[in-house]
Amino acid sequence: MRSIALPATAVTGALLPQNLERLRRPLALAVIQKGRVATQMPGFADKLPDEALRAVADYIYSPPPKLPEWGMAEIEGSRVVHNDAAQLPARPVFKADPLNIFVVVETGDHHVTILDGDRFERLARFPSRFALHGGPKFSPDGRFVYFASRDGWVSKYDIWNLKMIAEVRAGINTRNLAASSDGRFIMVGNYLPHTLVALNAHDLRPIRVLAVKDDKGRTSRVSAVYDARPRKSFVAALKDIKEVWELTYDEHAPPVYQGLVHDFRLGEGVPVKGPFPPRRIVLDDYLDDFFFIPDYSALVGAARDGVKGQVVNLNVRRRIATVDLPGLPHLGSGISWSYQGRTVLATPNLREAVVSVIDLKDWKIIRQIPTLGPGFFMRSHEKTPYAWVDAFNSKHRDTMQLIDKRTLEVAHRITPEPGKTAAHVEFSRDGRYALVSIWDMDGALVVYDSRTLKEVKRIPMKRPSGKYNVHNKITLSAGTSH
Ligand code: DHE
Repeated sequence: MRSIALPATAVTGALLPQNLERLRRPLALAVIQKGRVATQMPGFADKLPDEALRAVADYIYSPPPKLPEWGMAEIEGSRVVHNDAAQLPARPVFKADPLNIFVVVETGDHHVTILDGDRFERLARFPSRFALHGGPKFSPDGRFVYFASRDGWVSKYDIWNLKMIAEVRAGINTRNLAASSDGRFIMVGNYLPHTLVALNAHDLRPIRVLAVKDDKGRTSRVSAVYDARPRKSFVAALKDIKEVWELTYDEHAPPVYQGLVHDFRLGEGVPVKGPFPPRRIVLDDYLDDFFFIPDYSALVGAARDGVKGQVVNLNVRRRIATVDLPGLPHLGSGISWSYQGRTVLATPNLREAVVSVIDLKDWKIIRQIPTLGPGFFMRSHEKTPYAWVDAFNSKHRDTMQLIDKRTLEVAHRITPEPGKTAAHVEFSRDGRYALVSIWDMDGALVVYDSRTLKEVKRIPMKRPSGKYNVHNKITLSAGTSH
């Protein structure tokens, strides 16, 4: 038995037995000893004696007397309204192009910068919640941006007025959020508790808390939730049960899309009622992350410990193919482009020094492009021939590689600051500039001319983890994450 404090500032998932079902004890011990690749978990073998490491492993598998609760009442009780967006002018207070704004998340000191994407000058810098993670999401017109922090806070910011609108704590450990394409809803996927939380996008009022359970009552963390614009639905992959859920927000969808209220049972046979009824797709394996194919009829997902990726068709509601994906593909960072008349998906790999290129017609790997090291993020733009990828998890982490989308070969290498991690690229609206992060407290955004590959400007920043261009995001540019 043990007692637990609410992990208000936890940066990873809560280490509770419920969240460790996919990790066997010997492996957990190995993680405590050696750390875990592509996470913030370091190894402790050189810091603690063996028996202490074993005691930590035993501790995390012992159930707490009471699980922390975070339901409708707690969520509503946490809500803070800073400004009423309806009372603020519906036009930008600045002269810069509102569609060429970059939102930059600086995790070094937990701030966000709003950057003019033509002049590369700051329009605002404000404190964020602790440890923002995942891409912020935008309202359809690009006026509002929504952030999620690892400890559950969702914030809505008005870019046009440079003001925070509202904040709410939707979970204790949150994975990510999605914004509906009609601008009405936010869906939050949590690790703790095992819930999906629907919020009103206007004022972040909670609408519904969905317990994430299979028909045997087994609960699950949410791996990731994304908006599927043409389907007017949210799609969530689950971490501990082999299912994908689709939650429609289309009132006009035929009943089959409305979650089959009658075929889904919560626990002891209680039918799910209310908005966002989940339409379940049962799979053979877990999905830790996924990528939609361009028309959103299917997704390509993979389990962290799996050897095959799964292609799941959302219409026929089953796996239709598998993909040989070695290592640990980071599908959430996948991008697509047209190569020799076919659409391909390319994904970096968190464990192997390779970018995998998959033909979306027959799901075959057409190229494993060798890279300098395992990478985290990949980006391109319709107007550039290159896809930029980092070597984040390697000794070459200071170097970006530019893959030529026409030849599938690495064509250039760029080292913005020797010895400091370079990662995460985003292009300006017209694709002319590529902005690269130097991941350091004493870091920067480095702006490159995407044609000449010459540096144009360097803006000092505190570990700018990611940057997001309003236009590229709201138009679902094929070169960026959605
Ligand atoms: Fe992320 C996005 C999962 C560790 C920085 N990361 C995402 C998304 C998922 C994910 C599912 C897509 C969500 C979205 O955009 O809505 N990340 C995971 C993991 O499973 C992993 C490996 C382990 C974990 O700790 O959860 C992980 N991620 C990290 C980090 O250690 C990074 C490098 C530093 C940090 O801030 O935590 C990190 N992840 C990011 C960033 C994005 C992201 C910057 C947004 C990418 C984008 O361009 O959209």
